[in-house]
Amino acid sequence: MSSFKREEIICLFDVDGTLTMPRQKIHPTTEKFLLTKVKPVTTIGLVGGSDLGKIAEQMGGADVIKRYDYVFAENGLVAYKNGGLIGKMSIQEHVGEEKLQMFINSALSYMSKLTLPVKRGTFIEFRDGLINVCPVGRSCSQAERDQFAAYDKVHKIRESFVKHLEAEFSDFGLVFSIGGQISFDVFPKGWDKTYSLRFVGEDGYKEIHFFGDKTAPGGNDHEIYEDPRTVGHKVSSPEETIEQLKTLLHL
Ligand code: M1P
Repeated sequence: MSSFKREEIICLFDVDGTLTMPRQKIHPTTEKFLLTKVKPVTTIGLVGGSDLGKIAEQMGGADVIKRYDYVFAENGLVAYKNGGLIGKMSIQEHVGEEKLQMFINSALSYMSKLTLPVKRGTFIEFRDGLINVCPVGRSCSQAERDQFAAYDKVHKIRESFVKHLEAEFSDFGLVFSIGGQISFDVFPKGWDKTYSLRFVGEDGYKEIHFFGDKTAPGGNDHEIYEDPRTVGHKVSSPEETIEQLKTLLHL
């Protein structure tokens, strides 16, 4: 039996690899556990690298912003609390069109020289707070996604691409972060998942727990996992997230 108070403790969760398999829908068992066991005893929030559309698709529909106390899409650059929008950042305004085009042109040019098992469409996805760069193309099928992920593990396509961009745009103040299977996110320094903590910080929780799988340097959970304001929990699957929650919350 848990003795935690919702207003004192908050659990924040990465989505892909932590609550769901990458870009898949949440399993009903995981969802039920979160909403019926965890939510009654702690405040709960999602902190995803994806945009709200993708998070909603994976987490059971558009009312995800009402079922979870906080939903931080795009690292918290688009933020919801109790179903209402509380913040939105624009990479377009922050970086400026000229620099953005220099970056996009260079990324497209690099990708045009890559030969991969397959190439599909949507190599750059421009979001509110970040740019998502995807060498295989976001319109690939699930089988092509898995194929790229396996190919990338061996050939380090994304790692080499990120190194190249880091060197070329070293004075642009950008960060490159690998959060999923087939792409990486690009955003201004400080616009990583710790961005979401400014909203949570205002609400005076005594403990902020964060659960994520990409916690190593270069992964998009790294900064928030290491942040002194959070207690970081590294997991490798939704099943492990549930096990760690049971231990933490005495469920
Ligand atoms: O949530 C993690 C990542 O999920 C997707 O990654 P991919 O399509 O590469 O598996 C993207 O939405 C990415 O922006 C996000 O960080």
